[in-house]
Amino acid sequence: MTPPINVSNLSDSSQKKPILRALARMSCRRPPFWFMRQAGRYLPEYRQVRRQAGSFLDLCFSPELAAEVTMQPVRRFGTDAAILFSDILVVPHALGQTVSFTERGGPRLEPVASAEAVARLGSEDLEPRLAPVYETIRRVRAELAERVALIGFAGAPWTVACYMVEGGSSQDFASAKAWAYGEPGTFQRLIELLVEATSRHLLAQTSAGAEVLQLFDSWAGVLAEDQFDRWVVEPTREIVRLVRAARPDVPIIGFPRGAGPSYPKYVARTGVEGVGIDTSIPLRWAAEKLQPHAAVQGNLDPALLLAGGATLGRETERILRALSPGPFIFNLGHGILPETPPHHVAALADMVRAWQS
Ligand code: 1CP
Repeated sequence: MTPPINVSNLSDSSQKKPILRALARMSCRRPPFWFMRQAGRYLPEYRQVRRQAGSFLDLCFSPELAAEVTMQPVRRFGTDAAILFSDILVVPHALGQTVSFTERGGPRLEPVASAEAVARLGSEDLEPRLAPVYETIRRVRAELAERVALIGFAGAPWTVACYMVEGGSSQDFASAKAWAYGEPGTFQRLIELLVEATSRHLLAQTSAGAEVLQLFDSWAGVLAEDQFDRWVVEPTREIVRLVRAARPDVPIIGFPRGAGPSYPKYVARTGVEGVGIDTSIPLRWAAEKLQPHAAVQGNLDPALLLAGGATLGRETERILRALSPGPFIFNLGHGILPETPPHHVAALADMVRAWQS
């Protein structure tokens, strides 16, 4: 396993950022927090910029507007991190696949369903095609307060492949799974292309100013164990290796949603500094099995944030009590739901800020 980040290597400016401290296993006065999908449709100011932008991809590729929506939740809630406003599907777009988003926000792709279709994709122009994303990062970095960290991200190869093969969202991603089972050799070519493209995209984000990287593996939980090892653990391990070789100072958070009992193996084999846990993971188990090896991030149910009220307070406290003694970043177990009232998010931010263990 790769050694963890050397705490004494944190620069003076990095030491002021609670998220970087947590990922380096240094003490924090209270757990730092941010929220997955903190920018988005539940915010009226987002909806306004979204209308102005035209299509969703136009918004992702407009540095001025993307920087603005990245900053909106940071200003409103005082989160400890900004997450780049972009999407995991900009990578297949940059590889030459046709990608669009429907009016309701769902992705649509021209499915890649054969070895020949994979061969038609290419990463030659990846960085120039994604240049507006890196410009967004430069703009956000220039605006951020010194305590706030900037998170860059990408989808992990398995999850991105799911959308590429299926052509959109799905309950079970059966076509991607069937290809992976039926013709692992050709599916491997798609995964290898994604490992290479994703590593380069992440490194370009760090060059532009991203200080933490998160790999979203939203559909890790649909795979049987041996398939999980091959299509989730191995590609992630390779990306961590490639990124760390060039930027050993940038911590990586892996989020293999739905990995269940495979979480400890994922942490041990990939070497991530942080691990995002979904809502199903028992807190005490996470404290015992994961926190000794990685900072844990999570895992409030987004539906509780939708509900608000006393239960939200109780469950938030339960999570803080269980996980704040270890290296911990408070977050949700998955993204904020579009119907969530922003004042519930503000109340949650206040609770975490006021927490004293
Ligand atoms: O604040 C932020 O987090 C915004 C940046 C962001 C991120 C990190 C967006 C904007 N998307 C993502 C990641 C992402 N995109 C994931 C991984 C996290 C997760 O599991 O939610 C996934 C699976 C996608 C793919 C995608 N793009 C979906 C999900 C489809 C499905 O299967 O459910 C959707 C709806 C999109 C479009 C999208 N991306 C982001 C936003 C705000 C939207 C909504 C589109 C709109 O506003 O019109």
